[in-house]
Amino acid sequence: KTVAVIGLGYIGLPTAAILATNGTTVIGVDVNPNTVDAVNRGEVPFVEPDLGQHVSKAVAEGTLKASLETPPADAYIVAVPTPFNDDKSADLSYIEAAGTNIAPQLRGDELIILESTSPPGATQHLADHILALRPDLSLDNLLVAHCPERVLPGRVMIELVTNDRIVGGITPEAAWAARDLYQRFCEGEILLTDAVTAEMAKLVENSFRDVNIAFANELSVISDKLGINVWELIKLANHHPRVNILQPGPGVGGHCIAVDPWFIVAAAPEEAKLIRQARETNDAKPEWVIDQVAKEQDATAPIAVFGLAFKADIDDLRESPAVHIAGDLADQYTDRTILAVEPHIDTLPKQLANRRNIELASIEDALEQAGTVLILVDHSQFKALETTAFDGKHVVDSRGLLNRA
Ligand code: SAJ
Repeated sequence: KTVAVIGLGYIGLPTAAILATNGTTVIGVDVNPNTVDAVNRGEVPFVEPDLGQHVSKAVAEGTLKASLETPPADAYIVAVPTPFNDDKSADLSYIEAAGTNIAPQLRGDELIILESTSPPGATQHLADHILALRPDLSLDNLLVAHCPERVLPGRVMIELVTNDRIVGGITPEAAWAARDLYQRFCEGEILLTDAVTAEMAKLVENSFRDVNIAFANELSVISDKLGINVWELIKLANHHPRVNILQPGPGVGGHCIAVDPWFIVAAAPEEAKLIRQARETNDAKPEWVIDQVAKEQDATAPIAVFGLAFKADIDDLRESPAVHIAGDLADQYTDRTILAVEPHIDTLPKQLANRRNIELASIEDALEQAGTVLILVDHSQFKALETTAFDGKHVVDSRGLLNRA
């Protein structure tokens, strides 16, 4: 049985590789010729531990090939992006394009799985889109399901195997068929439901985290006003057996938690009040952090930002509040140099590189030159510093790095 994986990104390529190393014949499809060429050479175009070995092994054994064209296959896994539009509604054009390319290849009885994080109804929309192009087929002979991924970047090859998996079918037959496919590599529990519940489950998981981070971020702003230490406050409250408050930060980054709750808001704008408010609270946090810099009057020395990544110990700068803060500081303090300390990169991302008063700096140089320091990411390299390293500086510690026991 051949499986075609549409979209060879952070989820599609690991899924293709793990299926292929488990003996399934896999054709990976991507619109980017560089990605297709890299995979066919057995290489991986981005960083993810252990993925390289899986891809090179599968390509060498002939079970994994990449292509620009969607081939005939027994099963299709769609793992394309679902960005949102300016009005926060989901952009389903990549999913529709995948459906358009799959439709002419179908003979009936194929399984089509949507893995992309999707607003409620997207799987049904994909099925309708394909059936409109192929009126000769119906849901009696086409199996369409949604199986959201929940792997954590950096642990993808482990979590693909060990995480429990939700499988939601447009029909029960579709869910059964998808379960059989995931059983080839997934050792976690496979939980069957309908497609729209599976779509919501993924969105709800990330919204749960967003709402809880918003609570922590709101506490940090309240604590600042009341003159108390939020890190001590949370640590004390968390001694209660049923309280587990998350950590405040400079805002929420990454392309899941800051995006997915909007899909719920778009689906139920009147009802999703708390979910919307959590998004707005987290999105407002970078500005609040920037405002803390102005509490220091008449300063002229460089401002150092410690960390640009969206969270600790990764090199991923996408949707990072730290990048946003560094850029805004450069615009706001045009007469001061912004020293960006990010041990995981050696060139500034392009949204920062175009500003003349921002440069990458080492930890040592930043500590020597800066008068103001913003701690935006709790990278291990920063945690390893003595707290006295920041003595004499105006420190805006958005992660509570200096308050850790
Ligand atoms: N953050 C805080 N305080 C906290 C925890 C996180 O400010 O106490 C911030 C982080 O610094 C970061 C953001 O939230 O900017 C998101 O980080 P994260 O580690 O919570 O999550 P992601 O985006 O790396 O991965 C999440 C995971 N979802 C959940 O934990 C519910 C992952 O399992 C999903 O697969 C992934 O989203 C996804 O692809 O949806």
